Amino acid sequence: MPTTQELQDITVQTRRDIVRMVHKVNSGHPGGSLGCTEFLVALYNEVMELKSGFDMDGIGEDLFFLSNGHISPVYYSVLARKGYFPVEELNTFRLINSRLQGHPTTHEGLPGVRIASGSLGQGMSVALGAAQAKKLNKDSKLVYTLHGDGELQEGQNWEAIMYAAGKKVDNIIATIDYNGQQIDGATDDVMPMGDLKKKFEAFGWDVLEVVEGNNLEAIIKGLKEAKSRTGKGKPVCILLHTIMGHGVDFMMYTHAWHGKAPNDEQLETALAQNPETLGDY
Ligand SMILES: Cc1ncc(C[n+]2csc(CCOP(=O)(O)OP(=O)(O)O)c2C)c(N)n1
Ligand SMILES: [Mg+2]
Repeated sequence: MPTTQELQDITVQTRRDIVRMVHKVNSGHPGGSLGCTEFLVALYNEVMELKSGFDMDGIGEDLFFLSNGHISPVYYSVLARKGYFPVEELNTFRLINSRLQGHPTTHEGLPGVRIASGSLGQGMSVALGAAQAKKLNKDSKLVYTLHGDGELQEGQNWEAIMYAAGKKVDNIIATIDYNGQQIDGATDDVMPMGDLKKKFEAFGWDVLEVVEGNNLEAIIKGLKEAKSRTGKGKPVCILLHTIMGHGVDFMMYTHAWHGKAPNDEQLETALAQNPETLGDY
């Protein structure tokens, strides 16, 4: 298991990777990526039980499905830093014929990626299929997912959320990036969703909240608690309260950086706030 300092170092390096990737091609989604950095670092480096190497079936290991595919920068960085593919390949983010498309795809065969995502609302349905396949295969490992809060406005989610409880898919832990922001503003302004905890519970899920969604220790504690609640007949949901743009002060608490790249000067400021730890790609 990595030490707290090692996890912190990966987190800061991942933030650097994110802002450098989107700056280089002047496109991509830094806000949600930065907000979910601690979560994905903790999940991949501390919580998930993973085999070495990569295969699409993932039998005998935990699986992760990214449903809010626009936050690909953080996903690619965490996968690369975990050793799924060379970190130098982060240089190819969003380039023609790259394996690192703006939204993840399977066609390019990037190790670590098992579904295409970016068309919002689909990840839960896919993950439930994988979770049920694990049960059929007598595979006791778990399925983890991540979804945006704005993404929950897509109706397909609620069909899947209903199905999960109805079919007692209790080997899935779905985390919601509860940052209160989406592409055009606050979720409450665009399409208020009410009390998400009560909604998931009404649909038959076991729900826990992580209030400090950008605190590694709090996230790990929440994920371990969630894990202890699996196998009890209900799907498990974590409402992860994150800060969009976390770790780069001028990007925090606003949707403004949902899908916008920093200019040269802004990049320098962002990097100065996140000094190199593991070495830039
Ligand atoms: C089906 C679909 N509709 C619209 C979009 C455009 N879109 C991309 S991200 C986004 C906002 C999603 O909000 P949220 O899930 O909260 O992500 P965050 O802004 O917090 O990163 C939208 C509407 C899309 N990718 N897919
Ligand atoms: Mg959001």
